Amino acid sequence: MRTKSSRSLVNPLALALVAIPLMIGSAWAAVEKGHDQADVKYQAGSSPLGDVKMHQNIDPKAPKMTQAEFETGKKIYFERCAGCHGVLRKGATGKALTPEITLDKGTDYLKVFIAYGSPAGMPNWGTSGDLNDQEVDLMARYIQQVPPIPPEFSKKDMLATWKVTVPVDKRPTKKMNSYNISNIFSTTLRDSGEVALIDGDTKKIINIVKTGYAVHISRTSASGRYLYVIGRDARINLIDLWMEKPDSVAELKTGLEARSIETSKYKGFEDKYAIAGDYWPPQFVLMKGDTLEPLKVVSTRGMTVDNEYHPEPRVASIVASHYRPEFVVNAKETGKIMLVDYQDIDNLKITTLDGAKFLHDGGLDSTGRYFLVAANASNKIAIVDTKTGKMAAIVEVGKTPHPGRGANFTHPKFGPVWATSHLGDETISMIGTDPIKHKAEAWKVVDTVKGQGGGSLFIKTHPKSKNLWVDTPLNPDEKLSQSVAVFDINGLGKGYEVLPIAEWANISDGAKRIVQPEYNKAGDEVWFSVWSAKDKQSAIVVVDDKTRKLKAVIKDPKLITPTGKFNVNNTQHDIY
Ligand code: DHE
Repeated sequence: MRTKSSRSLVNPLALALVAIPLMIGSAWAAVEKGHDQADVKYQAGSSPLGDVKMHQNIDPKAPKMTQAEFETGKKIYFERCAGCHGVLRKGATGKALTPEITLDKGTDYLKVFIAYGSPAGMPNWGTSGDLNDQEVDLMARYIQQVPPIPPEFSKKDMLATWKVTVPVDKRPTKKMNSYNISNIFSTTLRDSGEVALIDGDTKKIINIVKTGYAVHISRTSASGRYLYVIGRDARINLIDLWMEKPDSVAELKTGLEARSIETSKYKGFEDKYAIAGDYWPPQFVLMKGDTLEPLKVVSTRGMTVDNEYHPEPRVASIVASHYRPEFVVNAKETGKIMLVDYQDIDNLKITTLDGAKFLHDGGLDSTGRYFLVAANASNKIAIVDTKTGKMAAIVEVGKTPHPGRGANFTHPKFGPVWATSHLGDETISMIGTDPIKHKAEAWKVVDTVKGQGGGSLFIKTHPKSKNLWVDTPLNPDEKLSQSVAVFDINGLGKGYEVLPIAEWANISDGAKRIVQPEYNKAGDEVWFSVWSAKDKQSAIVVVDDKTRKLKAVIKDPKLITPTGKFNVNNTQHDIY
């Protein structure tokens, strides 16, 4: 049972010294706090490393811990803390928690921080009820121990997990089904570790494919035939959409934890290679596109853009260039952007650009030439010119940008722009992306509008639409997290309309967070996930883009925790 932390566990003097200033700090930051806490808890999302075997080193200076306590501490640490403080506790978006720092602070001091949080962004794990007294005490002792190190994962380890369930010569030579495969939505069923392949035309589920743990994203091959799906446990499934019933044909684990997958799109290399980006070990892996055979593993350990060593730069977003045979690979902690030339994998050429620290998600501009990626904790967007292989600019935006792949449209006054919403504030920043006809506006924030609130994760439009959709699933106010804002691109200054998507889903209870607008192939429907917990009903709501009216609700007991949806055509052609 979870209980609220009581002060009895904490030395009263330490509490007075630490908690009072924190509370005063918290009071002035009360309005911001809701956003920040949602933001931090989101970044601190569960890591599968908690279940991985690691050695417990005993430091006589550290408080005593039994092996069972250490295991519990490790599990909680990887579920709640590693996302911000790093696997090795050397710091990422959160502070370093290595023993020379934590031993000096001592158990009582650390308990207060864990229980009450801090205005700098540490969540109040104790007073929020997320951790009980015993767990707070355990975690205060755990972070004084020597950090356990998860194992490495080499090509040999990968090969041991590699399965080609349907060999290439046993696969269809033409499409064997009557589905309009380019309008299929590969839908993440996060907590069941599956994707639902939903027919965009009939809105019926074609197949549910078992994938990795807490499955994360899907990407489409250049030809539109294959889907690549990656789980947080770094398990990749390759799905062949030509089969009578589209299903997985190959599987590979590239590490112990991952988030990103992409496939080669340059002319002459269509469907040839795939690449996965790992969080742990910090590395990326090049594979054969049609079998997932691992070919090359490249570590990202090294210097940050500030020339400091970082031991675990996690690989965040990866995008395939249309202008060169290259993948654009973003290392989060170092802020380095690697252009990986896949023409000669044995003699791999990598151009490394200095972006900005904390690179996360991003997408291409409307021409496909420029890649815009959020350096989220730096409040910046780094822009790569994939044609010249150089940085185009680094632009300051609002607090904690989170674009997904962003939204491209023609601003009535400033020409082509790419837009992002933010986790940390209610603004939507529009950056000019046309350095030829709109030179003065290029790589500047040319317009900013206010949306419903912070806690936004995804923004979307379509070349055929005049609507700009902005979700707010992590806003602490249910009214905002359960609805979506839609702007008229030709009247951005006029404000937005709010659509009550969760209400339209007509589901009795649950968090019903509205997440990730995604267009169908024709660009006349927008799909939203109504995301509730694993044991509650969820749904997908389809809205008519022109009328902004409800068009369909997809409900099925098998639709467990739907989050991301990836329309085959739009993902294949980078339309967003
Ligand atoms: Fe994601 C994209 C990492 C939590 C849904 N997410 C990405 C990308 C990265 C990333 C690096 C870009 C991949 C690319 O383009 O190659 N996500 C992380 C995290 O580290 C984080 C913050 C915490 C975690 O523990 O994983 C995290 N992500 C979430 C969620 O909780 C979301 C909302 C629900 C879910 O399914 O897990 C979520 N992330 C998504 C989605 C995309 C994504 C839907 C792809 C958006 C797109 O339109 O391309």
